[in-house]
Amino acid sequence: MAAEQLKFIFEQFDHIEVFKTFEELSSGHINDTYLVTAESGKQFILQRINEGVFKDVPGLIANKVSVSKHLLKKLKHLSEDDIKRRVLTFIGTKKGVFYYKDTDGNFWNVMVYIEGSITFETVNNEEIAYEGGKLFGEFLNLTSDFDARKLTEVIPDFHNMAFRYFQFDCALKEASEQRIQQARNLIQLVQDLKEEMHVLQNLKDTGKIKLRVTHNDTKISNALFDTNQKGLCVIDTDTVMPGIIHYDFGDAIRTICNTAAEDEKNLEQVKFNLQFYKAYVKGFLEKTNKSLSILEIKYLPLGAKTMVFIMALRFLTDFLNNDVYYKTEYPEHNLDRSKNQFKLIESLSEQFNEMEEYNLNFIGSLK
Ligand code: GN1
Ligand code: MG
Repeated sequence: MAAEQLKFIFEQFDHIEVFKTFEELSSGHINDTYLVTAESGKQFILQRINEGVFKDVPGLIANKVSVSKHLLKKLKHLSEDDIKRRVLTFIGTKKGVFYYKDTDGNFWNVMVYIEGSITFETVNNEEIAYEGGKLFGEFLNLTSDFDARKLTEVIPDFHNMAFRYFQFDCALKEASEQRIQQARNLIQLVQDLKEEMHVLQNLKDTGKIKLRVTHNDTKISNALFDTNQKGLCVIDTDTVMPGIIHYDFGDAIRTICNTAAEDEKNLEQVKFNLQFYKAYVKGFLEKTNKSLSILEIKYLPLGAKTMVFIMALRFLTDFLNNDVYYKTEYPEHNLDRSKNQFKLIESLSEQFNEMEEYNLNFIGSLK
């Protein structure tokens, strides 16, 4: 994207800054994200929302802005400086809305960049896992009294297992013989795990596990830390929707406990780190356990397995569909991501009993 265009878009928002430079941040798979530095030295995040994926961008922006407003109210006991580092601040346009639609029909939004913040693509110490647990747990806590009916369901059936299997079956029918051959082993694993991967869906559908406001994209790179590696702020609230706690717990575990990046090709490096799991559970339950049912805590390990699986399935489906959803850097990128996630499931499954035992002990300690 040319600097001139970004400058023009940045100028549509209501601030007194002058665009100086920009840098593309490329860790997301869906939106285009730029870090803009103004003449004053202040920095902003300028983001183009992918309207192919998000069909109701104004609804999505309204979700994000109202969640931030809610968090602001809940944290008003903090100092102004602290609040700015704990909650995302969105900038409105000169027309008074929180998005700008350009002449090509693209939607843009601007946030204040949180100074001195860092992110992790992978985790290399227990402390980060523990801090991540506290941060995502706190997000669920602070949004627990947010009226979920006010949220637009930005991607219907986002974590619905039956729907994801349906998409997979459709992709399989249309896929090229070559891609089916390349993915043969993974396709078999999808069939083998079908029953187990519907357990949480059934508990949700029958109301045994309650619906909450959930973030739905709690990978560790969506958590900001300060330079002392203490949790600061949860970012990327694009997918905030009603859901079960297991989604957010599981997606964080998926990225925190993987000893390698989500697209690491050398599967020897992909292992499930049980110590990080325990550290995350500790932080997460410290923040959430008072509001969780025993059933919710009991099923957290299955939540982790299910969320790794759903990503394995979605990457595989996109590979079979010739890569129409996620950004990819090479033809087998989605296949490699899926292989990586299946390897993580294998390693997690070997330690599943210990994960369950840890959670059951925790329930025991509550009595
Ligand atoms: C996508 O674009 P990004 O990185 O925020 C995806 C998530 C996946 C994630 C995998 C709307 O998120 O569901 O977990 O990639 N977001 C959407 O890294 O599909
Ligand atoms: Mg996201």
